Amino acid sequence: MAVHKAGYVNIIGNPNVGKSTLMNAFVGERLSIITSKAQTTRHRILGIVNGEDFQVLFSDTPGIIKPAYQLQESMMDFVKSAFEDADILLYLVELGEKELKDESFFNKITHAKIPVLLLINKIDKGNEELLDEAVNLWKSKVPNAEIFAISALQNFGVPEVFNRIIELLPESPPFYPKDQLTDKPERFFVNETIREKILMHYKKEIPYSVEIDTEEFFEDENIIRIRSIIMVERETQKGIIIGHKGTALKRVGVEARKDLEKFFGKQIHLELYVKVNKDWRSNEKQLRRFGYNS
Ligand code: GDP
Ligand code: K
Ligand code: MG
Repeated sequence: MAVHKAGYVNIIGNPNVGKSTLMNAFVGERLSIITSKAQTTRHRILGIVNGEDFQVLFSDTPGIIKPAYQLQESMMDFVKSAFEDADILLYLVELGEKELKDESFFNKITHAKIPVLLLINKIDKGNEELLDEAVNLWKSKVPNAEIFAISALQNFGVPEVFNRIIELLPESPPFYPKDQLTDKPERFFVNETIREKILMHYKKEIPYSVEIDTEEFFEDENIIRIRSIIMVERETQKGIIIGHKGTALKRVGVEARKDLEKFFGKQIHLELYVKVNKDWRSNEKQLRRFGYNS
């Protein structure tokens, strides 16, 4: 009988380097939301790729930042946990980037006892010279890493990284059922899809002050009925989310519904409400309720 391989392959790096894009490219599904804004990813999200004799557990993490409030501290706890259970680390940098935003995390990478693949992403944006420069820089900074040049967006170099991961993966039985794609419940993807639309359409502090709570997810034969609350920190933010005659909120609802219909492959009925939940980002109890305990 052929040996079975399985393990955790954890993706870490600065904000906006393309971690979520890369995980989705590996998994072939839009599990992690992607926008051009930092702190789009708040949780650790598992994306599972199953084969006959392997199971790769990719985990996408929030970008590394210096936390300014409790929510961000919880986000960095997710990153810490990703170091703890990794069998292989994928350290993602983008072309032109020079350093990781946190030295202690960087030390963990250079002293890792497990294989580290350093992936230079977004090479579609540069040229040969920039790439050579980047390869030389990272070779000297992270001598324990194998270096790959990729474009997660164009899926360039991604299959080669995947093949190397399979080679390096430890022998192990699978951790999850072979038909499972992620560890997150359906409601999580509803929340994230709505949050992605808010990140896309609102400015400044608004997206960072928002959390989504899906109160109802009822699946019928032909339709899924969903009711979600958009939580904000202040009354003024509530007004901004709703917008003039409700048009802003309506746009969020329409776009989220379309994405969710694709994701679940079913007709969706989506109801959105806005509620003020004062200072939820700094409230330990509220954060636990929203799943920010790693
Ligand atoms: P994360 O914050 O590290 O998870 O990064 P995201 O996956 O959210 O991507 C941040 C931005 O970079 C988005 O606008 C992506 O479309 C873009 N991006 C990701 N990968 C690539 C790439 O290979 N090439 C280019 N040009 N853009 C990319
Ligand atoms: K991002
Ligand atoms: Mg992300």
